Amino acid sequence: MSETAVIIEREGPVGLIGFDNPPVNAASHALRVGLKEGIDAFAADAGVKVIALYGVGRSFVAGADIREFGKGRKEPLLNALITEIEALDKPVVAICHGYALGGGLELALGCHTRVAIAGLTVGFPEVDLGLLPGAGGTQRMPRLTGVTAALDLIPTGKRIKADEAVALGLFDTLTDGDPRTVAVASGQAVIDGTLATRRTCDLSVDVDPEVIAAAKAKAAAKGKLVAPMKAIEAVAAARLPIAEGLAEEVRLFQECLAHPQRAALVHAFFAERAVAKIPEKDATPREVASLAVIGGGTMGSGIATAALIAGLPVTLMEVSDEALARGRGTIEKNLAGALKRRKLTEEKHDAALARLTTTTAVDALAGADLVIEAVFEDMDVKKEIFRKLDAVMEPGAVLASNTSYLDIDAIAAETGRPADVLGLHFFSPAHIMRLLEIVVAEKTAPEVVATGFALAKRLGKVGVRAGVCDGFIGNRILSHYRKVADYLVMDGASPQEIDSALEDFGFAMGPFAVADLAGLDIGMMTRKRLAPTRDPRERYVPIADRICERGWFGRKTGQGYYLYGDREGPNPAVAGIIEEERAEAGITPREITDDEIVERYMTAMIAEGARVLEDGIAQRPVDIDAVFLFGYGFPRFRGGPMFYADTIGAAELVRRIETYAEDDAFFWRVPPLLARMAADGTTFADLDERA
Ligand code: 3H9
Repeated sequence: MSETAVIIEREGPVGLIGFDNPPVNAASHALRVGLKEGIDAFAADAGVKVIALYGVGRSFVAGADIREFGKGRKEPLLNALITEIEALDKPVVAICHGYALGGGLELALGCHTRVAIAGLTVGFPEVDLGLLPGAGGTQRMPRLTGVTAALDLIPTGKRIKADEAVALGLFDTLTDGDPRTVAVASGQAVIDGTLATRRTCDLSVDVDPEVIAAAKAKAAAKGKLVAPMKAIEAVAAARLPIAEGLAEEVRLFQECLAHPQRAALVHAFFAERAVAKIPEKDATPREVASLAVIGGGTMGSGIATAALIAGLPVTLMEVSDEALARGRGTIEKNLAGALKRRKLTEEKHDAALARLTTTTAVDALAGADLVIEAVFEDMDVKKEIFRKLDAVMEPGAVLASNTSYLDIDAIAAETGRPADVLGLHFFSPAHIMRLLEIVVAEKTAPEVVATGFALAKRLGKVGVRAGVCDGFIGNRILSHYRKVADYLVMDGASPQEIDSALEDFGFAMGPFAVADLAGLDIGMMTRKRLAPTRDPRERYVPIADRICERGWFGRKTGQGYYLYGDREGPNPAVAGIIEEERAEAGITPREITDDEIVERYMTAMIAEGARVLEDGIAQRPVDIDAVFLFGYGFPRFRGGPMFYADTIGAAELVRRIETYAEDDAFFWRVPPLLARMAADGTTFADLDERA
């Protein structure tokens, strides 16, 4: 942060206040102090006829300073400042470029006219942080645009571009140019009478209760977030006189601020950014101007799609022309989907497709800067591919495997250049899921790790650094806690009860619904692979194997734990299998509550997370949180498993594990890290801070 977050100067009759608080001009305490100083000085200066606010650097103001939340409010407060600006006798004009988000947009709405500079993005992202616009946005936007447009933006966090903002009436004019120059010109235009001004608070708006009720129903259908609902209530208060509406907004904002969802969502916001802080961050990434993908299955095609959308030329390799045609077909379908969802324009769609080349010859990959192998999970096949790549790729090319769990060190050892080898573990569908585990093997060079992170950024993914072990961060933890769901079924719960308890907790889908979607054969293959290493003391639940024996692999075969097609619902035959297996194991089913389901499942997830930290597979708790938030459908409003763990506390987690261990001492073991944390009262957040 620069020492003075605001530049105050005069250009003739125009008083200029420039926000200079890098990187995004957050409305921090320093910025608010500077703004107040500027306003007070210009209000008292008879030579100043108009005041113009603008941003230095890449944006106007990106909102309140998120780091200040929960740390006590320090005057001057943004909402009071905006009310003061709106009430001034002198006209105040806001010149917005880059981003005007949240409190930044609210500041603009309190000014007497708003000028958008081309390229501007505006919106109210507060709901994504568990908040609502708390500096007048819910009262001023409806007055300017009507309630329907306000409800389209405020409870959703949707961002719009300058032209749409002008069309909605949120901004008054659209122009081009350098913000300071535009500020001087706009100030002069106000003086000349060519740019009209008015106070937003002088406008009034009708609020139709039915429109509010419909918005609430829509928000309720989307899930358990508190903030969008309260944001809608705040918009409804725009029917009141402005002072009352603003008071209602502050009351609702405070409720959100105090809610646990807010802290979790803010953690998720920073988690997305914290993961990029890696030991290799100062290494220079290698240039990646072209990519090769080996394997045109769902994963390889998804990776190719992501790279094509990001503007990279891609060469896709398969073993036969038929397999290549299937791969191309999948990519075409993915791109068509992106076009339909408006992620791509027609022009960009066509250009992306034109960047795709296909081949059956490994030699044709030689020119690529980075190659990702995405064939099926067979170590011998992968080793063979890496030997070939070693022979044909140019020196300096990065060689990556998309394996979900195999040993990257062993793969790297097949080449004469292990420093160039790493794991890039995408999540299916790879062109949509945001997580990318960047698996650093023993000999991976720092600039190769940095290249992986640069690629993640280019593809719009959240790259997380992981170490080598079976399953890396995510799948290793998953394979542990997933067993709890099976144990609970053996002990008395039905798969539907488990899914419903965990969906109620916030997961998009429960584990059995997920298993059906992924294909039960996938789990069966993993169990077979791990069978030789399974400890005889480990409890084994054969229910999934019995379902697979019948040829039921979930959705793709029309049945699994559930029935699909015209007979939706739990599969009654599975209930029979469960009963038989319980009888075989001599288990009398017991009553299991939703709370117990969530507690056992989450405790297992956290315990394995702690072991992943102890083993150095994840660098910090926040990395585990990011993996689960961006790759495993973990509810964002719970912040991630390790953040959630802190809300329970290490002592309680140890107590739970010790209790569960009375029945299964092999599975339920207290990780030493957790035991230490319970003893000294530390949290995972403390570990994040120390890292
Ligand atoms: C609000 O306004 C409440 C009001 O209604 C009520 C008040 C009473 N604060 O994302 P990037 C940091 S709620 C503090 O990588 P980009 C970010 O952590 C707020 N820090 O850049 C990162 O730090 P580091 C509503 C912030 O170009 C660095 O800036 N506003 C803030 O990809 C660069 O960020 C929002 O929710 C902030 N507000 O994207 C806007 N914003 O380098 C949230 C960013 O140490 N921000 N940082 O990791 C964004 O959406 C994006 O940052 C933005 C730039 C689009 C602006």
